[in-house]
Amino acid sequence: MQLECFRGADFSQVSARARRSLGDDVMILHTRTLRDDGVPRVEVLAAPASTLEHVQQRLQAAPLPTPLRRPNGRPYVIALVGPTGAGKTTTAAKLAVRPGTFGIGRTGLLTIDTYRVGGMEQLATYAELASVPFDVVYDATEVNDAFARLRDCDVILVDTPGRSPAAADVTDRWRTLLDALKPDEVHLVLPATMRGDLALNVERAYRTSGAHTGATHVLLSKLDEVPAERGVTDLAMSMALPTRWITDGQDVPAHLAPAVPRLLRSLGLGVDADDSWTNA
Ligand SMILES: Nc1nc2c(ncn2[C@@H]2O[C@H](COP(=O)(O)OP(=O)(O)OP(=O)(O)O)[C@@H](O)[C@H]2O)c(=O)[nH]1
Ligand SMILES: [Mg+2]
Repeated sequence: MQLECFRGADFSQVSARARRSLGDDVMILHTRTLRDDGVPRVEVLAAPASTLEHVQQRLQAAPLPTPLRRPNGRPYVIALVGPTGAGKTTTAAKLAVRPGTFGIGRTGLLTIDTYRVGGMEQLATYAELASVPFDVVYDATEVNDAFARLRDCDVILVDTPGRSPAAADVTDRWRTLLDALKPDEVHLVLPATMRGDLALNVERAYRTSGAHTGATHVLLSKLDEVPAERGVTDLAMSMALPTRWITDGQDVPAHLAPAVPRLLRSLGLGVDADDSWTNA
Protein backbone atom coordinates (compact mmCIF):
# COMPACT_ATOMS: atom_id res chain seq x y z
CA MET A 1 0.00 0.00 0.00
CA GLN A 2 1.34 3.41 -0.95
CA LEU A 3 1.66 5.39 2.26
CA GLU A 4 4.40 7.97 2.49
CA CYS A 5 5.80 10.08 5.26
CA PHE A 6 6.89 13.68 4.58
CA ARG A 7 8.75 16.02 6.92
CA GLY A 8 9.42 19.73 6.64
CA ALA A 9 9.49 23.09 8.34
CA ASP A 10 5.76 23.80 8.14
CA PHE A 11 2.51 22.20 7.09
CA SER A 12 2.05 24.01 3.77
CA GLN A 13 5.56 23.10 2.62
CA VAL A 14 5.12 19.45 3.61
CA SER A 15 1.65 19.07 2.10
CA ALA A 16 2.89 20.67 -1.16
CA ARG A 17 5.62 18.03 -1.32
CA ALA A 18 3.06 15.29 -0.64
CA ARG A 19 0.89 16.62 -3.50
CA ARG A 20 3.83 16.71 -5.90
CA SER A 21 4.74 13.16 -5.01
CA LEU A 22 1.32 11.49 -4.73
CA GLY A 23 -0.99 13.66 -6.83
CA ASP A 24 -3.37 16.58 -6.25
CA ASP A 25 -6.01 14.45 -4.55
CA VAL A 26 -3.55 13.19 -1.93
CA MET A 27 -5.08 12.34 1.46
CA ILE A 28 -3.31 13.50 4.60
CA LEU A 29 -3.84 10.70 7.10
CA HIS A 30 -1.88 11.86 10.14
CA THR A 31 -0.07 15.05 11.08
CA ARG A 32 2.27 15.54 14.00
CA THR A 33 4.95 17.92 15.14
CA LEU A 34 8.29 16.69 16.38
CA ARG A 35 11.83 17.86 16.94
CA ASP A 36 14.76 16.86 14.71
CA ASP A 37 17.96 17.68 16.62
CA GLY A 38 15.99 20.26 18.56
CA VAL A 39 14.53 21.84 15.40
CA PRO A 40 10.69 21.81 15.26
CA ARG A 41 9.37 19.90 12.24
CA VAL A 42 6.00 18.89 10.85
CA GLU A 43 5.46 15.32 9.73
CA VAL A 44 2.54 14.09 7.65
CA LEU A 45 1.56 10.63 6.59
CA ALA A 46 -0.13 10.74 3.19
CA ALA A 47 -1.68 8.38 0.67
CA PRO A 48 -3.09 8.78 -2.83
CA ALA A 49 -6.90 9.05 -2.88
CA SER A 50 -7.06 5.70 -4.64
CA THR A 51 -5.85 3.99 -1.44
CA LEU A 52 -9.32 3.92 0.10
CA GLU A 53 -10.79 2.24 -2.95
CA HIS A 54 -7.81 -0.07 -3.27
CA VAL A 55 -8.07 -1.27 0.34
CA GLN A 56 -11.82 -1.76 0.03
CA GLN A 57 -11.60 -3.69 -3.22
CA ARG A 58 -8.83 -5.88 -1.95
CA LEU A 59 -10.23 -6.71 1.49
CA GLN A 60 -14.01 -6.41 1.35
CA ALA A 61 -15.71 -9.79 1.58
CA ALA A 62 -18.79 -10.57 -0.49
CA PRO A 63 -21.98 -9.92 1.52
CA LEU A 64 -23.30 -12.89 3.43
CA PRO A 65 -26.11 -14.61 1.52
CA THR A 66 -29.72 -13.85 2.40
CA PRO A 67 -31.28 -16.00 3.52
CA LEU A 68 -28.30 -17.66 5.16
CA ARG A 69 -29.81 -21.10 5.03
CA ARG A 70 -29.18 -23.09 1.86
CA PRO A 71 -32.14 -24.09 -0.35
CA ASN A 72 -31.81 -27.66 0.99
CA GLY A 73 -32.33 -26.35 4.54
CA ARG A 74 -28.69 -26.73 5.55
CA PRO A 75 -27.36 -23.94 7.79
CA TYR A 76 -24.54 -21.64 6.65
CA VAL A 77 -21.32 -23.01 8.14
CA ILE A 78 -18.44 -20.73 9.11
CA ALA A 79 -15.30 -22.36 10.52
CA LEU A 80 -12.45 -20.66 12.35
CA VAL A 81 -8.97 -22.11 11.90
CA GLY A 82 -5.51 -20.88 12.83
CA PRO A 83 -2.50 -21.16 15.07
CA THR A 84 -2.61 -22.07 18.75
CA GLY A 85 -3.94 -19.28 20.93
CA ALA A 86 -4.90 -17.04 17.98
CA GLY A 87 -8.36 -16.42 19.44
CA LYS A 88 -10.50 -18.93 17.50
CA THR A 89 -12.69 -20.07 20.40
CA THR A 90 -13.24 -16.59 21.80
CA THR A 91 -14.05 -15.25 18.34
CA ALA A 92 -16.49 -18.08 17.59
CA ALA A 93 -18.25 -17.23 20.87
CA LYS A 94 -18.31 -13.50 20.02
CA LEU A 95 -19.80 -14.17 16.58
CA ALA A 96 -22.46 -16.50 17.95
CA VAL A 97 -23.37 -14.45 20.99
CA ARG A 98 -23.42 -10.89 19.61
CA PRO A 99 -27.02 -10.06 18.73
CA GLY A 100 -27.50 -9.16 15.07
CA THR A 101 -24.13 -10.32 13.72
CA PHE A 102 -26.08 -12.38 11.22
CA GLY A 103 -29.18 -10.22 11.08
CA ILE A 104 -32.10 -12.24 12.33
CA GLY A 105 -30.27 -15.52 11.65
CA ARG A 106 -30.10 -17.86 14.63
CA THR A 107 -26.61 -19.01 15.52
CA GLY A 108 -25.23 -22.27 16.86
CA LEU A 109 -21.78 -23.32 18.02
CA LEU A 110 -20.05 -26.54 17.06
CA THR A 111 -16.59 -27.67 18.08
CA ILE A 112 -14.25 -30.25 16.62
CA ASP A 113 -11.56 -29.32 19.17
CA THR A 114 -11.79 -32.58 21.05
CA TYR A 115 -8.03 -33.19 21.22
CA ARG A 116 -7.06 -30.67 23.87
CA VAL A 117 -8.17 -30.94 27.48
CA GLY A 118 -10.60 -28.10 28.11
CA GLY A 119 -10.91 -27.07 24.44
CA MET A 120 -14.51 -28.15 24.20
CA GLU A 121 -15.54 -26.93 27.67
CA GLN A 122 -14.38 -23.38 26.90
CA LEU A 123 -16.86 -23.02 24.06
CA ALA A 124 -19.59 -24.96 25.90
CA THR A 125 -19.39 -22.43 28.74
CA TYR A 126 -19.88 -19.46 26.40
CA ALA A 127 -22.78 -21.26 24.71
CA GLU A 128 -24.44 -22.03 28.01
CA LEU A 129 -24.07 -18.48 29.35
CA ALA A 130 -25.66 -17.03 26.21
CA SER A 131 -28.18 -19.87 25.67
CA VAL A 132 -26.77 -20.61 22.23
CA PRO A 133 -27.18 -24.20 20.92
CA PHE A 134 -23.90 -26.11 21.16
CA ASP A 135 -22.68 -29.41 19.77
CA VAL A 136 -19.53 -31.49 19.43
CA VAL A 137 -18.37 -33.68 16.57
CA TYR A 138 -15.65 -36.30 17.15
CA ASP A 139 -15.62 -37.90 13.72
CA ALA A 140 -17.17 -37.59 10.29
CA THR A 141 -19.89 -40.18 10.95
CA GLU A 142 -21.44 -37.82 13.52
CA VAL A 143 -21.80 -34.80 11.26
CA ASN A 144 -25.36 -35.45 10.07
CA ASP A 145 -26.65 -36.10 13.59
CA ALA A 146 -25.03 -32.89 14.85
CA PHE A 147 -26.64 -30.87 12.05
CA ALA A 148 -29.97 -32.50 12.85
CA ARG A 149 -29.66 -31.41 16.50
CA LEU A 150 -28.74 -27.88 15.35
CA ARG A 151 -31.57 -27.77 12.80
CA ASP A 152 -33.04 -24.56 14.26
CA CYS A 153 -29.82 -22.65 13.53
CA ASP A 154 -29.31 -20.61 10.36
CA VAL A 155 -25.56 -20.20 10.93
CA ILE A 156 -23.17 -22.56 12.66
CA LEU A 157 -19.81 -21.31 13.90
CA VAL A 158 -17.26 -24.11 13.99
CA ASP A 159 -14.31 -24.01 16.38
CA THR A 160 -11.22 -26.04 15.47
CA PRO A 161 -8.06 -27.03 17.36
CA GLY A 162 -4.94 -24.91 17.09
CA ARG A 163 -2.02 -27.04 16.07
CA SER A 164 1.57 -26.25 15.27
CA PRO A 165 2.72 -27.38 11.80
CA ALA A 166 4.85 -29.99 13.61
CA ALA A 167 1.70 -31.89 14.62
CA ALA A 168 0.96 -32.76 10.99
CA ASP A 169 -0.87 -36.05 11.61
CA VAL A 170 -3.32 -34.52 14.08
CA THR A 171 -3.83 -31.54 11.77
CA ASP A 172 -4.64 -33.88 8.93
CA ARG A 173 -7.26 -35.65 11.06
CA TRP A 174 -9.14 -32.51 12.10
CA ARG A 175 -8.90 -31.01 8.64
CA THR A 176 -10.54 -34.16 7.28
CA LEU A 177 -13.27 -33.72 9.86
CA LEU A 178 -13.67 -30.06 8.91
CA ASP A 179 -14.03 -31.09 5.24
CA ALA A 180 -16.89 -33.38 6.26
CA LEU A 181 -18.72 -30.33 7.64
CA LYS A 182 -18.49 -28.71 4.18
CA PRO A 183 -17.93 -25.20 5.54
CA ASP A 184 -19.17 -22.30 3.42
CA GLU A 185 -16.43 -20.07 4.81
CA VAL A 186 -13.16 -20.86 6.57
CA HIS A 187 -11.69 -17.90 8.43
CA LEU A 188 -8.00 -18.00 9.20
CA VAL A 189 -7.65 -16.31 12.61
CA LEU A 190 -4.27 -14.59 12.90
CA PRO A 191 -3.06 -12.42 15.77
CA ALA A 192 -2.36 -8.90 14.51
CA THR A 193 0.84 -9.11 16.54
CA MET A 194 2.23 -11.81 14.27
CA ARG A 195 5.25 -10.97 12.12
CA GLY A 196 4.30 -10.59 8.45
CA ASP A 197 6.64 -13.31 7.17
CA LEU A 198 5.37 -15.83 9.74
CA ALA A 199 1.76 -14.92 8.97
CA LEU A 200 2.38 -15.64 5.29
CA ASN A 201 3.81 -19.05 6.20
CA VAL A 202 0.71 -19.80 8.24
CA GLU A 203 -1.53 -18.64 5.42
CA ARG A 204 0.30 -20.99 3.04
CA ALA A 205 -0.20 -23.88 5.46
CA TYR A 206 -3.97 -23.28 5.50
CA ARG A 207 -4.45 -23.03 1.75
CA THR A 208 -6.51 -25.66 -0.04
CA SER A 209 -4.25 -28.67 -0.29
CA GLY A 210 -5.17 -32.00 -1.77
CA ALA A 211 -8.65 -32.76 -0.56
CA HIS A 212 -8.61 -30.24 2.31
CA THR A 213 -10.69 -27.09 2.19
CA GLY A 214 -8.46 -24.06 2.61
CA ALA A 215 -9.02 -20.70 4.27
CA THR A 216 -11.42 -18.43 2.40
CA HIS A 217 -11.07 -15.35 4.65
CA VAL A 218 -8.58 -13.87 7.08
CA LEU A 219 -9.71 -12.66 10.52
CA LEU A 220 -7.15 -10.58 12.40
CA SER A 221 -7.40 -10.87 16.18
CA LYS A 222 -5.86 -8.94 19.07
CA LEU A 223 -5.73 -5.54 17.34
CA ASP A 224 -5.70 -4.08 20.85
CA GLU A 225 -2.24 -5.59 21.34
CA VAL A 226 -0.51 -3.78 18.48
CA PRO A 227 0.86 -0.35 19.36
CA ALA A 228 0.63 1.05 15.81
CA GLU A 229 -2.46 -0.30 14.09
CA ARG A 230 -1.39 1.02 10.72
CA GLY A 231 0.72 -2.07 10.06
CA VAL A 232 -2.30 -4.30 10.58
CA THR A 233 -3.84 -3.19 7.29
CA ASP A 234 -0.59 -4.05 5.54
CA LEU A 235 -0.72 -7.48 7.15
CA ALA A 236 -4.29 -7.98 5.91
CA MET A 237 -3.39 -6.69 2.45
CA SER A 238 -0.47 -9.12 2.22
CA MET A 239 -2.85 -12.08 2.45
CA ALA A 240 -4.66 -13.10 -0.70
CA LEU A 241 -7.93 -13.29 1.25
CA PRO A 242 -10.88 -11.00 1.99
CA THR A 243 -11.85 -10.21 5.57
CA ARG A 244 -15.17 -9.80 7.43
CA TRP A 245 -14.33 -9.20 11.07
CA ILE A 246 -11.51 -8.22 13.41
CA THR A 247 -11.26 -8.61 17.18
CA ASP A 248 -9.73 -6.07 19.51
CA GLY A 249 -10.00 -7.39 23.04
CA GLN A 250 -10.98 -10.30 25.24
CA ASP A 251 -14.56 -9.34 26.05
CA VAL A 252 -17.26 -11.56 24.61
CA PRO A 253 -19.02 -10.31 22.54
CA ALA A 254 -17.98 -6.64 22.74
CA HIS A 255 -14.54 -6.83 21.17
CA LEU A 256 -15.58 -7.76 17.65
CA ALA A 257 -16.02 -5.38 14.70
CA PRO A 258 -16.49 -5.38 10.94
CA ALA A 259 -12.98 -5.52 9.50
CA VAL A 260 -12.77 -3.13 6.58
CA PRO A 261 -14.19 0.01 8.27
CA ARG A 262 -11.96 -0.66 11.25
CA LEU A 263 -8.84 -1.18 9.13
CA LEU A 264 -9.56 1.98 7.16
CA ARG A 265 -10.00 3.92 10.39
CA SER A 266 -6.67 2.64 11.62
CA LEU A 267 -5.17 4.25 8.51
CA GLY A 268 -6.86 7.50 9.40
CA LEU A 269 -9.26 7.16 6.47
CA GLY A 270 -12.58 8.51 7.69
CA VAL A 271 -15.23 5.87 7.79
CA ASP A 272 -18.57 6.12 9.52
CA ALA A 273 -18.09 5.28 13.17
CA ASP A 274 -21.15 3.11 13.19
CA ASP A 275 -18.99 0.28 11.82
CA SER A 276 -21.62 -0.69 9.24
CA TRP A 277 -22.35 -4.11 10.70
CA THR A 278 -24.84 -4.82 7.96
CA ASN A 279 -22.04 -4.87 5.40
CA ALA A 280 -19.75 -7.13 7.40
N1 LIG B 1 -6.01 -8.99 23.81
C1 LIG B 1 -6.78 -9.86 23.16
N2 LIG B 1 -6.86 -11.12 23.59
C2 LIG B 1 -7.65 -11.97 22.90
C3 LIG B 1 -8.41 -11.57 21.78
N3 LIG B 1 -9.08 -12.66 21.33
C4 LIG B 1 -8.76 -13.68 22.15
N4 LIG B 1 -7.90 -13.27 23.10
C5 LIG B 1 -7.29 -14.03 24.20
O1 LIG B 1 -6.34 -14.94 23.65
C6 LIG B 1 -6.29 -16.12 24.45
C7 LIG B 1 -6.51 -17.32 23.55
O2 LIG B 1 -7.82 -17.24 23.03
P1 LIG B 1 -8.59 -18.54 22.50
O3 LIG B 1 -9.88 -18.07 21.96
O4 LIG B 1 -8.61 -19.60 23.53
O5 LIG B 1 -7.60 -18.95 21.32
P2 LIG B 1 -7.68 -20.28 20.43
O6 LIG B 1 -7.20 -19.90 19.08
O7 LIG B 1 -9.03 -20.88 20.52
O8 LIG B 1 -6.61 -21.19 21.17
P3 LIG B 1 -6.38 -22.77 20.96
O9 LIG B 1 -7.71 -23.43 20.90
O10 LIG B 1 -5.57 -23.18 22.16
O11 LIG B 1 -5.60 -22.90 19.70
C8 LIG B 1 -7.37 -15.97 25.52
O12 LIG B 1 -6.75 -15.49 26.69
C9 LIG B 1 -8.31 -14.91 24.93
O13 LIG B 1 -9.00 -14.17 25.91
C10 LIG B 1 -8.31 -10.21 21.34
O14 LIG B 1 -8.92 -9.75 20.37
N5 LIG B 1 -7.48 -9.40 22.08
MG1 LIG C 1 -9.62 -22.80 21.06
